[in-house]
Amino acid sequence: ACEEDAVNTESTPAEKAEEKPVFDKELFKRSILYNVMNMYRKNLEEATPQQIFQAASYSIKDRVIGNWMNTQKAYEKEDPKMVYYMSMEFLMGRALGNNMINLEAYQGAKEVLEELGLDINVIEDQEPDAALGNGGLGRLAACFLDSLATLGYPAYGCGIRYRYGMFKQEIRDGFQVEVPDNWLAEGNPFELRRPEYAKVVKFGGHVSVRCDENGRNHFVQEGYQAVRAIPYDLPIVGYGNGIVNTLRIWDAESMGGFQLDSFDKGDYSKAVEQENLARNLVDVLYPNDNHYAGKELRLKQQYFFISASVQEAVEKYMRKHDDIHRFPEKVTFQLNDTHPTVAIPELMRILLDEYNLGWDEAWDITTRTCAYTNHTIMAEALEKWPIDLFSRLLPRIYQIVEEINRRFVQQIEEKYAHVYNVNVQEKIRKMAILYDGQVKMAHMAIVAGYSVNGVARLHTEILKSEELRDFYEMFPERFNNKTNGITQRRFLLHGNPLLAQWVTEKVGDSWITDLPQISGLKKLADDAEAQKEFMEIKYQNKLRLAKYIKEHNDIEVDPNSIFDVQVKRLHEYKRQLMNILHVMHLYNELKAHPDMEFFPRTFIFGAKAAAGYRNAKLTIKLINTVADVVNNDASIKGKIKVVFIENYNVSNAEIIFAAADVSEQISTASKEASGTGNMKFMLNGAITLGTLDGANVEIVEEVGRENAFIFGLSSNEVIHFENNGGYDPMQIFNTDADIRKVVNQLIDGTYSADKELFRPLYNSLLNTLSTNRADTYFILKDFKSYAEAQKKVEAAYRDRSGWAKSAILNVACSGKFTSDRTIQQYVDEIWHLDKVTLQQNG
Ligand code: B1H
Repeated sequence: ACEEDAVNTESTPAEKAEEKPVFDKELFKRSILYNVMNMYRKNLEEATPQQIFQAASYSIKDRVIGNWMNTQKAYEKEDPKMVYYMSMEFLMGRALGNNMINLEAYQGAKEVLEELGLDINVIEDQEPDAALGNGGLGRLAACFLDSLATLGYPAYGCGIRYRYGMFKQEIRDGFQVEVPDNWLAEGNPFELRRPEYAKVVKFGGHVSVRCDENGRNHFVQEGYQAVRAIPYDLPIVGYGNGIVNTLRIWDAESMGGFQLDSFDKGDYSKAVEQENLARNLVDVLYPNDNHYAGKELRLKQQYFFISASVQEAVEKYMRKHDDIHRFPEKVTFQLNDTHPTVAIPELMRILLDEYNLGWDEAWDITTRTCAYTNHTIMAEALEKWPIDLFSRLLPRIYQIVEEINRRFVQQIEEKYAHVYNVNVQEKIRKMAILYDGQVKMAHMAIVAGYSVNGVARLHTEILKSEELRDFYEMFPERFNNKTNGITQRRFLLHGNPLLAQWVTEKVGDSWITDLPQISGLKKLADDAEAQKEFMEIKYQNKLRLAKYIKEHNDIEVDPNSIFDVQVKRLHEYKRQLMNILHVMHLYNELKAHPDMEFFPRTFIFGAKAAAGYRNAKLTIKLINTVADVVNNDASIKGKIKVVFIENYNVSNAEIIFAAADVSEQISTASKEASGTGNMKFMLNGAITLGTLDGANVEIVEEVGRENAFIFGLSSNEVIHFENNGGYDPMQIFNTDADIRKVVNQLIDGTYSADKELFRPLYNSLLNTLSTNRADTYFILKDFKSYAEAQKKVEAAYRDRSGWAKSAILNVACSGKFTSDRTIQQYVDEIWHLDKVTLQQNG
């Protein structure tokens, strides 16, 4: 179990209140009333909830803006080193509640709204999620911004202002239907348009070489199409410290008044193309998680926001400094996966073509600036752009990539040419940036990055020993691990106010910015009174979720049943299919033995599937189909309920985590790089039922194996089967009657009159396709041990006190998994930033 109890040396809440500006409730109230009147010519009684949400948001923004100015002035004055967190995704969720929390104004605001006869939850529910991300990778970026601001580190998030974020999911007849997410329809009260920082981004055309009077070659892109990038700034409020950082997301506009360059004067059709380019560029987020969509528009989006962000970073630096060579002392770029990797050749381009540096100087600056985070080993997520597409769209950038590649290949040759037993051509084939007609973005990120990190210890080890083994051999000092984390401000303080209050009563409130302090709960794990209180809070949170489910799904669930929850993107490797097959198995058992011992269970799912991912979408249909049958079978007396929560997103996630008893983290070992949902469940006192994959390994290490339910193949076993063969699911199917029964039920009409409907799922388990082994993700192999672990869950839950103890220990041992710790490690070991502190004025 986790470390010794931490000693709480923080000042008491009362002492703190004296040092800090207090939230002025009267001012807030007047401000809301004024805003409603000024914005809508209404008084409060006439205003709609949406209008009140808008008015309240502008009132909160008023409080943010002074801190924002102060922070940026302090940065201006102190000139600290900054991290630019470059990411295609920022899954921010709602801003109002989060900003009130971090301003320490939530309780006051809640009271003011109550005095006005309003429910703060209803007002918060008016806000659409800023869903500019798919899943874990995008939400991690959002948690990192929260921690950076809270720890007082100078940081920019750089991303895209998609007009449509992650689609809204509707379930019709059990199938997922994707509905556009028009999140900006009512306007975004917190954003600031910054046209004065607009940039021009150029696509296509060709590169001419001009020789100047000194005999130096200049590379000029001509015949291009240009787009104007307009930044919108969103405030990122630090918790209780007056710091406000900036998330800068770029919108695309047509050049309008700008001139086409001379080559194209009068080329009308080019001008029209240019207009169209800007029109579609930032329309929509690609809704793929862990999957590479090799679409031209996606590469355009990448270069668009990267070029604008890198231009701005260089210009901002040069406004204060005159020596570009010292750029890496003030700036670092963290590349969130390979999606922003064009930052490398783009920075090279600016240094070579605009600052006229030589290659070696430019390369030195670039490689001291860029660092890369790898988030997955899934082969289908690796970005490889066809060279013809890449070079046509980014002709000058491509030239630079060619030169990076040429020099790197040379380096491989120099290193290995005379090494016994090494085939140099083989090394080049595996490691080159350009090979087989493709640009391999991960290779470029590693070659040009001063740091390469994985996102959990196991993941980093697999990178070093398997996926990136050749690169690790060549650049071992670049590789490091940064186990992911989550922000406790959103996922406990805001999402679970009852538990947050309880924790504060028990150990003080220092956990809010120092999560390891939560280990003070350990001493209560055995305390009967504390156990009772904890279980009562869990019960209240289950009631809250039950109400949400009743309202949204019209299903009654029993808050006394075990809430067994799997919420995350739908992907075959995450094995929602194994979960629902196990539900089908339990249902078979109950039907066969109606009087067997059985503790009532509610199986809760929430997941979006990529729009083009057939088996993922079919799994959603299967879950809903099983739900229909099981939930309506009176003979099992409501002992099993299955609920698929529509449109799983950041806001309903907060409600779901708070109510979970069991956290399903059942990916095939080695496939989930880290997972972060696992941490959110743990923080909310759910017990992990999982494989030893990703960060589950570290969760179990913290809380103790006796406080989790671990099953299944180890990552070494999975990797061994993958490399050497020897797994045949048909053998399991033939010998295990329980498994054979559920697998056959996919196609025998038990659940669907259309027996062919689920055939692709059946085939994925049993039929060897030409390219893949059957049951790629070892569902049948792990099924038995999963079912046994589920039995242990049930037995453990019957012991109410034992369960409460384990659950409390999970909360108490979650300290490691704060993103504050992760960010501090990035700062200490990669970025080397200094904290900035502010004089706070109210
Ligand atoms: C993760 C992705 C991802 N890893 C490609 N990779 C994408 C890859 O649009 N694309 O092309 C989008 C997303 N996402 C997740 O990152 C991992 O699966 C999780 O295990 C991890 O916790 C999370 C954050 O590190």
